[in-house]
Amino acid sequence: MAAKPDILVIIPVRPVQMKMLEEAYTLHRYDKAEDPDALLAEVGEKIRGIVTMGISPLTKETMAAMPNLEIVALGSVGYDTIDVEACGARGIPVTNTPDVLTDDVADLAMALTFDTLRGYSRGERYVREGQWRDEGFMAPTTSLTGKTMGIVGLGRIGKAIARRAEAFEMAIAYHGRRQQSDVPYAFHETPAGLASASDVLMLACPGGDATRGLVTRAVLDALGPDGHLVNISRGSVVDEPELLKALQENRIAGAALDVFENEPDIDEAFFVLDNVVLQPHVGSATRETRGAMAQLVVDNLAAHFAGKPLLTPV
Ligand code: 8YV
Repeated sequence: MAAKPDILVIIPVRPVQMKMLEEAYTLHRYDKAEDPDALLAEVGEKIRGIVTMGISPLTKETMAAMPNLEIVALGSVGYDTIDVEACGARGIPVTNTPDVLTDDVADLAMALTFDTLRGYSRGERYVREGQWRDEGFMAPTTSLTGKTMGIVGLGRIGKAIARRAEAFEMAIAYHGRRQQSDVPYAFHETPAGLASASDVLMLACPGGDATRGLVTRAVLDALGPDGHLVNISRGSVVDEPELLKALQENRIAGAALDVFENEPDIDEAFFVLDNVVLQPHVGSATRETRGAMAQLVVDNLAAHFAGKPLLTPV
């Protein structure tokens, strides 16, 4: 019997799929190693595949320790922290998990939109902390109906958010690398232009260098004191110190964030603000979707080692 291929696990997938991986491969648990560098030095030579996610850096230098690396299978749709170019130069395919998470991420985007406009999390605190009893009704919030959602990044997830927002009678506008001829939504050439036309600025673009710091102070000021920012993309898309200032100074009305610059050790200045909704990066975090994402990791690796076409190459 041929030896099982050696796989380095940097970030594991769901337990059911980890069992499948354990049966088919020899797994080396970088994630659990006391000294990950020592592990890599010890087993790097024989590693043929990596399992990780596009939220943790995978550099050219790290991969140089794996001269026989053949494939990188990501349990995420995002790959902004992976040196895909270096992989390409070495002929190493990278796979990700598109489509299967689109609906859950778009659902969270709408939930966050509701929360920042209607103040559900604030209302929850208001009840639990006895303010309703002591101070009476909470101040009125803002309705979604008739408002404009400006979406940065009208890809698969952006379009799924747009469809949902339309069902709530919001108008849709967008900004992206290019105008799309087959969508009925207003296109804006610049993020600031989109922000000034929007009540809700929704970030649904990929992370990485192309979008780093795209939401600047000027974009936040274009969104203005009645505008809300929602981010289900990557923390890197926003100039976070400027966002904090805008929230502290009420230069925007509110923000709802699933992603941050330094996860999970996020800037604690967010904790004391009442005009921000915070979530622990849970866009795709349902059992159903995480299972489907994990299965894609298993299936892409199986396809690769069987010499078959990959299911979801980047
Ligand atoms: C995951 C994501 O939550 O797929 C992505 O790119 O950001 C999310 O689906 C993330 O990979 C952390 O598990």
